Amino acid sequence: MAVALNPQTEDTPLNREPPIKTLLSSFLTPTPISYDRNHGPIPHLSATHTIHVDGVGSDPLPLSVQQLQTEFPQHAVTCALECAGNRRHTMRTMLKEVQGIDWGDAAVMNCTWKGPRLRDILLRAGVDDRHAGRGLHVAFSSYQVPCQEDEWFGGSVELERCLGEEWNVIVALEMNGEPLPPNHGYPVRVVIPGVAGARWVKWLDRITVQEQESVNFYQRRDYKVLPPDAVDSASAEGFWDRTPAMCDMPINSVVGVPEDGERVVLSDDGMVEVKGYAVPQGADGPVTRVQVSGDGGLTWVDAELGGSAGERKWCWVLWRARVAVERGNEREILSRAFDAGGNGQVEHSQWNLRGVGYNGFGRARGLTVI
Ligand SMILES: Nc1nc2c(c(=O)[nH]1)N[C@H]1C(S)=C(S)[C@@H](COP(=O)(O)O)O[C@H]1N2
Ligand SMILES: [Mo]
Repeated sequence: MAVALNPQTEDTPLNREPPIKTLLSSFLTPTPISYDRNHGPIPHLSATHTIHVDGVGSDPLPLSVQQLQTEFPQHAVTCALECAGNRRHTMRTMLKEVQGIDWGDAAVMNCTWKGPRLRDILLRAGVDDRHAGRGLHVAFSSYQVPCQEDEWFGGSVELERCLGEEWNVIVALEMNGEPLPPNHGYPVRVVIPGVAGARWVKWLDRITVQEQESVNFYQRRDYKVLPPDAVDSASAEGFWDRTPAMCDMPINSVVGVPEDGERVVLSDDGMVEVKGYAVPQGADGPVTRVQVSGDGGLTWVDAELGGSAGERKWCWVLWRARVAVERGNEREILSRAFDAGGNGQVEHSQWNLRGVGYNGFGRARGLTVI
């Protein structure tokens, strides 16, 4: 598939998303079209790699990839992985300019991951449910390559999320039934369903139970929904420490068929075929309903959801609908999703300097309808 490959250096890491229509063509995203997001070059590690578990309540525990594979039950989870900056293009063009990669709607994938549960690894290291409720965090670190804004890459989530089996957090060795490819973290990465991609640390070196969040730049000084008063890097300074790090991704949906700027021919009964995806908010999946509007949000029709949503708490849904649109230029088609937790999309989400977490209505803009 034709996607631009950036030369990979520390200054120009590999960052790319597939064409939206390609992405929408399969429920399980094939590895070759899955988006890439990197803050540094891609390291090429060997199968003899070892991770280290340490920190509060934990005996220092080295675990080779071989051990991760053979000494723990292997657990598969199918879930959406989404960059916090997905849809930044819509925020910056409809609300106000932001800082960050100009992602369209395709910095997301829906894949099957497999490996030991993080819970089982923590238990082996001596960390158990007695450590819950103390405000502890689990930090994930990769020291393999320097990143653009820090010497290494890391992120963290609360310990409770890692201990509870129902959260399905795994230390993944496989993606879509194959060993992880180098660009997606070979040989081992963290998978945290429902949580922003930034915490899914690739090329994992270390798991640390600690009193505070990861001290890494990407946990503390990036991936936060800054308040609107932070309008540039200077004014953001005072807000980083006071703004929570992103964790759960918000409910979202996008329209991918038709695409922005497309010429659309109406059917005999004046309708347009519409397709897109929707993701639930954090752990509030599955998506239960998607609606589409061809008249700027005055009226909405229910979309048909693909698959059996009930079994797919952590997945996206692919949906399709037929909607009436009037002939003319600059037409728009909107979408909005709802999930089992009662969350629903509204027209726009809050503007923020880094353009993260945009989840306003899905939108195909600038359509010529004939
Ligand atoms: N070590 C490391 N892990 C990382 C990153 C990184 O730059 N380095 N990028 C993060 C971000 S911001 C996202 S959105 C996801 C992207 O995962 P992918 O490249 O497999 O799509 O990886 C996360 N894990
Ligand atoms: Mo990201």
